[in-house]
Amino acid sequence: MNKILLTILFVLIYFCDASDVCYQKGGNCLDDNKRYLFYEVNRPEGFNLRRDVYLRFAMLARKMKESNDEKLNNIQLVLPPWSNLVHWKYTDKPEHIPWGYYFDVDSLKKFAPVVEMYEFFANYPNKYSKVEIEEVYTLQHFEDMFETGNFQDKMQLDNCNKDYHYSYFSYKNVTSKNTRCLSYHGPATKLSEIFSNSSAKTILIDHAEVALHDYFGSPLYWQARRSMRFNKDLKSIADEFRRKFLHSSDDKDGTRLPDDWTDETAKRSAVGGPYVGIHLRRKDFVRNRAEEVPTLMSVSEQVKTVLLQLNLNTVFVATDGTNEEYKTLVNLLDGFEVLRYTPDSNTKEKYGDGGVAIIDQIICSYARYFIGTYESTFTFRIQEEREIIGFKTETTFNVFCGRKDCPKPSVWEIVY
Ligand SMILES: Nc1nc2c(ncn2[C@@H]2O[C@H](COP(=O)(O)OP(=O)(O)O)[C@@H](O)[C@H]2O)c(=O)[nH]1
Ligand SMILES: [Mg+2]
Repeated sequence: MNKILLTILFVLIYFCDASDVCYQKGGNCLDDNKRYLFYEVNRPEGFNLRRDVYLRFAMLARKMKESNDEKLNNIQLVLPPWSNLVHWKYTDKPEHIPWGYYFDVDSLKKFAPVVEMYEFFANYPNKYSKVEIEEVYTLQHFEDMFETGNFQDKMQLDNCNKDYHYSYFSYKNVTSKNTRCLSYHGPATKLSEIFSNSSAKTILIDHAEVALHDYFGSPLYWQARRSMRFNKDLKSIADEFRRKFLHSSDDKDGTRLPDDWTDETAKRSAVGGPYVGIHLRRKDFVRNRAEEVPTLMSVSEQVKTVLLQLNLNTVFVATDGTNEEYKTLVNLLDGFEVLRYTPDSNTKEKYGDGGVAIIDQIICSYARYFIGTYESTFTFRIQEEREIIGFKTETTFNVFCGRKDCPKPSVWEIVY
């Protein structure tokens, strides 16, 4: 025991010494060859839009890595922790949730050079010191773009349209003395120009959602999307629920994917478990999109129609609605089996609201038929997952009719 303590002490002293030396040199103590790209998203944005912003930056990071420019091909994309998401409660959870809780980071790394924030901190000499990001660019839209009708890709350092706040990833010790606003129109890949023209080792792009996709819907886009495999533990929790309550398993349902996403190939043969999966977005959607959001009565009618058509008896409900709304729906669907996923205390404690949301998404992704909520990014991510699993599009691109009419969802088919 004493021996272990002594070893720990020795290691601590050794590392403290090393970092002191590093500071005395007065330099940035990061590995000399690496540069880091950080990004932050508009604070109120939810989990599923953030996932899409990640894809844009993963493509930027990949493009830079493949570049011949040696200023670009050693750039690491730092995964912003899931901090302070407005929809999530953080009571039992760390405030800065790493990506590994939700995604399989090894899979992400097969597409783009990414590192977790804690891996970046570990490279810093003393993790309790301040991290000063050398250059911060806050993206903003060109104010006059619609007036001038000029939609060409462009960027330009500008006055800030708004007052922006400078606390990054809700870490008190991550700051910058060098923040500028950049009016921006174009794809995220255009941001490589910033790295070419700068020699900073750490650059943060704030309001990253302003930068767009350039390869949206292309094979490269879908590679990035396929690399976003979920944390394996969350997938197996969802699988257990499917097995126990929905008579559903990958081998039976024709939904098994290769262990490695790079081995996936095109197919449309997935059958899915014997249930209809629905995503019923409520909360702010009920207030802000009253015409597009159906009444629960209408939901139950639409679900019944599909169940009867498919000769199924079971519906799995993913929703952010209240218990009361759920109970109402269960009553309206009297005679059918209605289920939802409720986490046990371990799962809830370990993975929080984000984990539960992902488990809901997985279960909907493996249903024989899916109905989502119009223009919810939560629904979009389920639709993409089903494209990857290999369902026929007509089982996937369905959304509930609203109070007024039945909107047609955009169909984004997978390409390889
Ligand atoms: N568990 C669970 N959470 C949901 C569901 N629908 C919405 N949420 C929560 O509400 C948030 C919705 O925000 P977001 O991901 O931005 O999707 P969007 O607002 O529907 O486009 C999610 O991140 C979840 O935390 C659901 O069906 N199940
Ligand atoms: Mg949202």
